[in-house]
Parts: sequence; C-alpha cells; structure tokens
Amino acid sequence: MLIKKPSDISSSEITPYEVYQSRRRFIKGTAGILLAAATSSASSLFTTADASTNKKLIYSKDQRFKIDEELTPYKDVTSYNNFYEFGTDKRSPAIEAQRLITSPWDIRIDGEVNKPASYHLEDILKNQVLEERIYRLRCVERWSMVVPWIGFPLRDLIKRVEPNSKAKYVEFKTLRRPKEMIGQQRRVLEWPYVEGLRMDEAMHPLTILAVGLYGEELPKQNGAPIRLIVPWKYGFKSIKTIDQIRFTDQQPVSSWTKAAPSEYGFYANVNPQVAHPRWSQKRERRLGEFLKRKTLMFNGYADQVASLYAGMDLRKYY
Ligand SMILES: Nc1nc2c(c(=O)[nH]1)N[C@H]1C(S)=C(S)[C@@H](COP(=O)(O)O)O[C@H]1N2
Ligand SMILES: [Mo]
Repeated sequence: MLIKKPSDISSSEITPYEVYQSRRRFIKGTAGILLAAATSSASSLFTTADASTNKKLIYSKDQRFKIDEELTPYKDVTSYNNFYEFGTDKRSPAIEAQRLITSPWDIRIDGEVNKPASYHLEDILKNQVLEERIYRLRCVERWSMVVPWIGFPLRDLIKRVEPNSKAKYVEFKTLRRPKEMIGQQRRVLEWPYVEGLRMDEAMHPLTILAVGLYGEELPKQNGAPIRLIVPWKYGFKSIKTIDQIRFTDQQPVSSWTKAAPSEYGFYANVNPQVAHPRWSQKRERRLGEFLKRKTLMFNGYADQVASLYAGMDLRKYY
C-alpha cells in the first residue's frame, strides 16, 4: 500500500516517522537482522521489543483525540483478538491471519449511491490525510482496550461516493476467501461477516476507517488492510478487512444478529444498563489490568453521541 505524505501536515509533526522510514530503508538495504532487532527495540513506538515488519505510516496527531488513559500494550492489541474468519479463540488470528493476501485490495461500493464502483484502496488513500485517534474499544465479552488507531473519518469516503436520498443505512462486508480465511471453512457464523450502521452513525465524525495502529499498517489479525472503528459501540460492530460497502434503505442484518438476535442487536451501543442475556455489562477488564473497571455509557463518548439516540428506548433498541 502506498501512503503519500499529505501536503498540509507540518514537517515537525512527521519527522520522527520519516527518520524511522529512512532507517528502515537502510536496514532493508543492508539486510542486517541483528541491526533490525537492535533498531526496533530502541524505538519508542512499541511497548514491546518485538521486531515488527509492518510498514510505518505518516499521519497527523490531533490533540482532541488524546484520552487520559494508558494505551494498551502493542503486544496485547495484536495477540488477543476476535476474528472468527481465522478461528474462534483469541490466539488464532495472530497466527492464522498471516496467510491472507491483502495487496492489491479493492473495495466494492454500491447500492443507493451516485458513484458505485470497485475502488482501489490505493486510490481511496491517495489524497486522504491519515490521523491518529486514541480510542477505547470494548468487546461485549467485557474486555476493553485503548489503541492509537490510524485512519480517517468514514464520512470523508461517504461524501466522495455521493449516496442518494434513499440511502438510510450503510452495510459492510468482510472478504470471503475460505482458502486463506480458514475459519470460513466452518459455518460458525454466516460468511461473509456483515455489519451495518445507520447513516447518521456512519457520518458521525468519531466513526473512522482504520488502516493502522501504533504508527504502522494494521496487522492482519487486526483487520488489514482496512477496518471500521466505532468507538461508542461494542467491538463486533467494528468490522475488519472490508471488501464491500453498500448503501441501502433497509436496516442491514449483521452476522451476529443472525446468529443470536436476542444477544446482539443492530445498535450494539455500549450500555452498562442493558445486560447481555447471559451476563451483566456493568464492568469490564482493560487488557493488561487486573482490577475491573466500571463500564461507561456509550463507552465514555456519551457527550458526543447520546443525541443520536434521543427518544429511543435503549432497552428495545439494544
Ligand atoms: N470480519 C470480522 N470483523 C470483526 C470480528 C470478526 O470475527 N470478523 N470480530 C469483532 C469483534 S467481536 C471484536 S471485539 C473486534 C476485535 O478487534 P481487535 O481484534 O482488533 O481487538 O473485531 C470485530 N470485527
Ligand atoms: Mo467482541
């Protein structure tokens, strides 16, 4: 994937990453494994000394998206995953997802939209400024994390493709490629994985398409090459490895809703007041921490998003 330097970012903001990139080019040229290991452990980008081979990204940092909580270590974010296309346990995706071929990558955009097409991801990213957003992500299984995602507002892409007035919802689909996504050889969920948002949720400035985390391209287990992040909703809404985006007048039915409609509703807002049928949602465990914390309404984003659901019965629309 080619990431160009956006012209409107001051060089002081990006210098460390340019230095980092040229250092990496040098390493590639001399092919020194020992040198590479030494370099990456000296880097402050990672909380572990793991030598990551993922490409570094160039992005801006916006102070509005800093939160006063510790980042979840890179190692936890990239080794404790839900990605059923690569197995149903937390450790499989980090291993099995490595066989997925993510380049070249096209995204089909269709439905109620003026510019339907199969778009090359490179073209989508060409004039797109990437930003770092430090967001919480909470899984309905009651673990949560704080991750420096890198991406751009979904609304930027939506505006470019011009949905028409019938577009009330956006449906997303993950790639279906059972030879590489070995979890798809069993029908644990209906494939491809499907998720959806209401148009105003999709257009909300907090909703992003992420292409990276911790300064680098998304690891495959985290949804390379591009995934959704909706920080006020349970993790399962944040669909990985997006292959298709469709604008519709009908509310999409997600794979999780199909599998268990009483457990996974369309809205899936983080709401400590509405218990999952099999467990309370009042508390959560932050990855890397021992004591549980209180779960916050809308995952702590109530000020920004509560108005989207004004007047709705959040027990009915869970
Ligand atoms: N395609 C796809 N997207 C997915 C999933 C999945 O199984 N397949 N799991 C979801 C769930 S349940 C969670 S909690 C988050 C986990 O994201 P992470 O592994 O990057 O932490 O991804 C979501 N996106
Ligand atoms: Mo989840």
